[in-house]
Amino acid sequence: MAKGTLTQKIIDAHLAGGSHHTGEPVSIRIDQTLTQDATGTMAFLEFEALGTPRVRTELSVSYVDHNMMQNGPENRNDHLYLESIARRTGAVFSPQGNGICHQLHIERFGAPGKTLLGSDSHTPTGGGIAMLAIGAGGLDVALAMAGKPFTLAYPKVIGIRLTGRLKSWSSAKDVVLKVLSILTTKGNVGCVAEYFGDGVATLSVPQRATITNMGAELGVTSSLFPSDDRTREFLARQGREECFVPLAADPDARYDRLIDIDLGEIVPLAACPSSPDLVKPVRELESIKVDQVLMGSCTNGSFRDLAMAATALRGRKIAAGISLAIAPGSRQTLEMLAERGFLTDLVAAGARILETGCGPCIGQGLSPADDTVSVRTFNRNFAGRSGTKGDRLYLVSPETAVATALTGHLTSPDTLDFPHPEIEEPERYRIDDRHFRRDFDPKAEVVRKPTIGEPPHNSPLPDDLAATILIKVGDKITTDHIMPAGIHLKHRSNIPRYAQVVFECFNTPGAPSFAERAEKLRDAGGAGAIVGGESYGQGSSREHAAICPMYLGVKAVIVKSLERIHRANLINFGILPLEFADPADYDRLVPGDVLVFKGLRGGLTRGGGTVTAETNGRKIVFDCRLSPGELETVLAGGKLNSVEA
Ligand code: MIC
Ligand code: SF4
Repeated sequence: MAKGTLTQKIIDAHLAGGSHHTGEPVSIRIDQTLTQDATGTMAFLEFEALGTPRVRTELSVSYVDHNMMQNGPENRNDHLYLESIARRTGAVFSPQGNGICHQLHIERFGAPGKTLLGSDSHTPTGGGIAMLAIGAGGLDVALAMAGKPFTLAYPKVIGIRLTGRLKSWSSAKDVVLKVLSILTTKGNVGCVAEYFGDGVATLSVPQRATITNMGAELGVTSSLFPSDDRTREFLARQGREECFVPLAADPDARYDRLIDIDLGEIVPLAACPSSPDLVKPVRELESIKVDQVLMGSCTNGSFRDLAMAATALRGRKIAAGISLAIAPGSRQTLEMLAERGFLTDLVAAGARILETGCGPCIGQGLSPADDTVSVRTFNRNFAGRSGTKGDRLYLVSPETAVATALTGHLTSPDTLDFPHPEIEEPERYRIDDRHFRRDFDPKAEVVRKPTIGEPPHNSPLPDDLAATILIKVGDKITTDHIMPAGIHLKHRSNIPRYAQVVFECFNTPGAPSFAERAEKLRDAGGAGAIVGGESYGQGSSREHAAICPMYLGVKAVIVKSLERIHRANLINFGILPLEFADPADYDRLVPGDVLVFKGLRGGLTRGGGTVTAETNGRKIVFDCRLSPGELETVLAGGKLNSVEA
């Protein structure tokens, strides 16, 4: 156990059961939850299915920020459901236009030392304000809303010691890109990244939040900063100083791994297509011509970032042919940009202003043209996420984005011929909480338009299973590959419809789609399996990447290694999570092979952590280490069958 770390202290203060041994299950009380409309509709439907009438956390906030396109009635149907169910169950409702859940939560609700569980993988943004903030599937968040503790593997703690101070054109985004270049997106499951050292005090809370936000791309359980004078200053500016408590790791804290970063040595960096860990100095990429520059998202949508951009663009004009669009992270930020004239600077320089929300980050509009480069201050550049097949997305800091918009090619901002704009954060941010709805009414009518479905239940795991391999995919398959978002987001509350696009990016025109093949097998009474490589299920927390395959009859996901949230989602919906005991067996399987498992229930119950299947006259062994709680869930066919609220 990583003794004396901040992670350990917050876990100890919330302990609800379990073990202190690294990797073993530990249960913690959850103080706050957040949900957003793309995952929250299902989370609230599940909350209803659990039968708990009222939210039992200190605070649960339901945000609308993802699905704002409203092409057809589906998105608005979701919003109306969410608004009414929040009212009926006592959750706070944050309507469209208020801003992106992670930024808003830090601004208006986050508090040092609290635990936060959110149905979005970037929930750890809250670590910027010293919350132990964890992303999870909707069902786990629904259970937390019902007052149940959350179980996680007791984390290893990676200590990241920051020293020095950032050079003027280097940014918090470059710090997290540096961390990604060291730790990569693979192999960090079950860890928390904890920042400490003299350099921490040089970073404001919004800068820290950029770092904890994109920590999600490491695959860690959470990222955490201490709570110090900068935290107090931020809370005072938000009119919430009473939430402040000082928190830090002990000076002799023991970390499982230690990384040293001198902030003074950080140079402007970019994550190259199509993974957030393919990091290079921007100076090495300067010949790349750019078509589009996008700023905002929950990583870089803060007042500091956008006021900096506006000041740099003041009196200047973006390069001819560049399309620059900016989505402020919150209403507060947008109002302050408007009030102080920054909005005028941005618009006059040629920027288009988008509404406050996720927008193009989740493929809702502004897809790049074929064979062009898009430079974004966002956190993910997974292939196709932008809505364009073959997209080339570079992830950069706001400083690099501005420099690039001015020149038309990737540009290291430290080559610009003017000084970095220093932004004075206001003494007090613009505070207006009137748009949050807190009108709890246990008798409120729940609005259910026809596109609002029900969460599907799985059947209990059979003892004998013959699973046909429906697809074989490679390493680092993200949940965006499994369940595309963008224009399909509007079907999140309608599983039969949304399931039609499972693995859409691997479909071949003219051949039956994955969904068609799976449905045919399921309707003939068969079961399906998915085979994948390393780090399967990276990225978003969307439990649809488990629910929709489950709905199509998938019973087992067989991979070299699995990411944390996706593994939990598979278990939550009764899909067997199997890892090759011998990774070489991956090469021996092909689509169409039938894996025959005998005495599965008995084998899993006896323990031992492995199961064996036969295919083509050969035996293949899979690791399947399940905690007692996970085993119960898998046998029952998912938590909706096994948990009582
Ligand atoms: C994302 O950034 O991929 C999302 C969209 O915010 C997801 C949640 C979702 O799929 O709704 C996430 O990060 O969990
Ligand atoms: Fe929204 Fe993008 Fe942040 Fe996900 S990563 S919450 S889609 S802004």
